Amino acid sequence: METVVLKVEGMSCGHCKASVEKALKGLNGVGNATVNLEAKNVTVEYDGSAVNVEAMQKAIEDVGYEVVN
Ligand SMILES: [Cu+2]
Repeated sequence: METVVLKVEGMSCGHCKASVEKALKGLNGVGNATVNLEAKNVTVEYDGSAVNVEAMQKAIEDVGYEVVN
């Protein structure tokens, strides 16, 4: 498993946290996703042979949030 931390704009409450985590966990190859609302980021544990950061960004954007680098 590899770990990446993505900065995400627009998350403000528990609902935002849940939708971002759900979107990421729905990707094949993602083992875990944990949003930190205060830090405005999400820590993702993933299998690099099954999923990449680009797919994670797209999943986050598809549910209405923006990934900033
Ligand atoms: Cu919210």
